[in-house]
Amino acid sequence: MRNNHQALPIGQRERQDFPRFGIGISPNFVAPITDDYSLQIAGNFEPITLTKKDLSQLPRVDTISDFHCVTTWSYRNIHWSGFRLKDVYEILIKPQIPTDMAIKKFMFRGLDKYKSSLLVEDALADDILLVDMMDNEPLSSKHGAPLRIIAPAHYGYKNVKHLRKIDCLEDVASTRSLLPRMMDHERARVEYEERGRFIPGWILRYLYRPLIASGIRRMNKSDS
Ligand SMILES: Nc1nc2c(c(=O)[nH]1)N[C@H]1C(S)=C(S)[C@@H](COP(=O)(O)O)O[C@H]1N2
Ligand SMILES: [Mo]
Repeated sequence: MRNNHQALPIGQRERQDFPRFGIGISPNFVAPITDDYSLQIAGNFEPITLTKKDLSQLPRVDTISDFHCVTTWSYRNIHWSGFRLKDVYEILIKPQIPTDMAIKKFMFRGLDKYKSSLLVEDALADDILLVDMMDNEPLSSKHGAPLRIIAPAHYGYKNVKHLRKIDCLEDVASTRSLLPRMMDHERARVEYEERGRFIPGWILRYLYRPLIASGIRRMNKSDS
């Protein structure tokens, strides 16, 4: 199911390598090497801890998808393996929270202090995964060990690495973003070029492109 032959989304250009990339919040962060992990689920309810064993009860899902950073680089055909966020929510979380509680948004938080949110209607789509493997190997520190979000229809900044905690929010407006508001679109759908707010995506394309090289350099200082 390789999709080499399909055109890339508007404004994107293919890269031949998959760089470690980020907004530079913790450029020297190295994920703890462990075969075990747990994930905290928080909200207006008793906190829930999901262990590796809890997740392993869910059906394993394998997909091949392209990855699109908002700064316009794309890397194609990555094999991800993990669990549908929808299954995590429906099977492991929902039964443990009050039935009348309407969750509208998730805030995903990384071990490196990075965070990014998705509306529930986007986050529960079939292609949104919580992955622990990439290209048949356990997730590397570079690409988000031990667990990361993969949301192929949304720009890279929604694909939170080193996932530590998910906040379940009842109010869409209740959180502050790490990025300046204009850089953090509520949905960030690649198909509609929702790169940011206020400024159209096709303009941001040209503003972001010159930042790719320095972004890669900043995030890879501790390498080699
Ligand atoms: N925890 C965490 N997740 C993150 C980031 C980060 O700095 N920390 N950067 C985001 C951005 S902007 C992009 S493009 C992708 C990059 O993923 P990669 O490093 O696997 O290429 O991760 C996203 N998720
Ligand atoms: Mo990005």
